[in-house]
Amino acid sequence: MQEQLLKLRDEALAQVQEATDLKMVNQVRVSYLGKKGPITEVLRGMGKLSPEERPKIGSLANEVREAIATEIAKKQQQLEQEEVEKKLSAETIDVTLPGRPSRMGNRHPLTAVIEEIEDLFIGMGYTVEEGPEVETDYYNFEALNLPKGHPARDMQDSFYITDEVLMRTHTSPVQARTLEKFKGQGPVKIICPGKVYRRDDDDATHSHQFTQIEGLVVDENIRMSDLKGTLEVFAKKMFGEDREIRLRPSFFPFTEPSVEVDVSCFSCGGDGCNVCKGTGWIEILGAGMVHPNVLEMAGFDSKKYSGFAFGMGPERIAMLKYGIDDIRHFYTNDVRFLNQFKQA
Ligand code: 2U9
Repeated sequence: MQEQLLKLRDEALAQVQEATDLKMVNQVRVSYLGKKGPITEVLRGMGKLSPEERPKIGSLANEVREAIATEIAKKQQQLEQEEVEKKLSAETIDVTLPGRPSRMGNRHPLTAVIEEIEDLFIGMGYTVEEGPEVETDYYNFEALNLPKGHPARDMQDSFYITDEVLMRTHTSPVQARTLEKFKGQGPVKIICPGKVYRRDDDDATHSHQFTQIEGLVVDENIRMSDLKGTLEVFAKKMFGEDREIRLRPSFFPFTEPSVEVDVSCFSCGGDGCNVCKGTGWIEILGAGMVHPNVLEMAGFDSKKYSGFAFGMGPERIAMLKYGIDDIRHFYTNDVRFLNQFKQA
């Protein structure tokens, strides 16, 4: 019986040493120290021993149990410690590593240009007005001296929703609506930024949806010189203090006289290059003195009041300013394009 107990002890201790996880150690505990274990089995044979043998085997059995229990406890503690260390090393943070830079977003280049233009005119005392993108035929055309039958109303140029409702083709209707609100009393100094829609096939310089910023000043004694002075300040702020502007005769139904406005080329200073197509000048916007019919339809006495107006496409301004060759870059949200415009 003594040999059996010692053999069982050696077996159990060997299995405890070989155990690689707590489950295996617990398995040894249940197998050797449990009520149905082999040690209990050996002790059941104690009755056959002589009175002198019994106490010796009993004490050996207890020693064997304790030896196995001690090894199991040590092994459990060792495995638990290893588990803690494994967890700690897995979760170790190397505080000496450089931080991960958080990617900062940037303002969209078109938004940046629109806000730059807005800030410039707000600084000159203008207020920003907005209006509906789904517009009535009246405010989009008739109120702007574009009577029914005018070619600009043709279906192929505009997105009509009904015969009387369409997607606005410019932000001029916002100016007409705002003028009405002044009930014939000046001064009016507003700019109207916003999206506009035209039935155009998209290409590098045309988009069915684009933005416009129009400006309008109506008061007593507003002259062409006021318009020219205002646009000169705009051109110098947007394209550099050395820029000059020139006004070329043009036609818009809502202004008379009407002009196309060029800025001296900021790339070659006016000598002629590929940016200005060799002319030394780049067209940036249209403008003119508000047509009397438009003032009258908006409730202003055209004998007492006069005004000037201008209109520009911020996409065109941004393309000139940043050398962008395709208007569609503004709408396709390609981060390779957008990431080039990081603001300071
Ligand atoms: C009212 C009175 C007058 C707005 C004007 C232009 C000239 C003009 C185009 C330039 C390029 C639009 O973005 S673009 O395609 N606009 O040239 N717009 S004067 O005149 C108005 C508007 C409203 C009541």
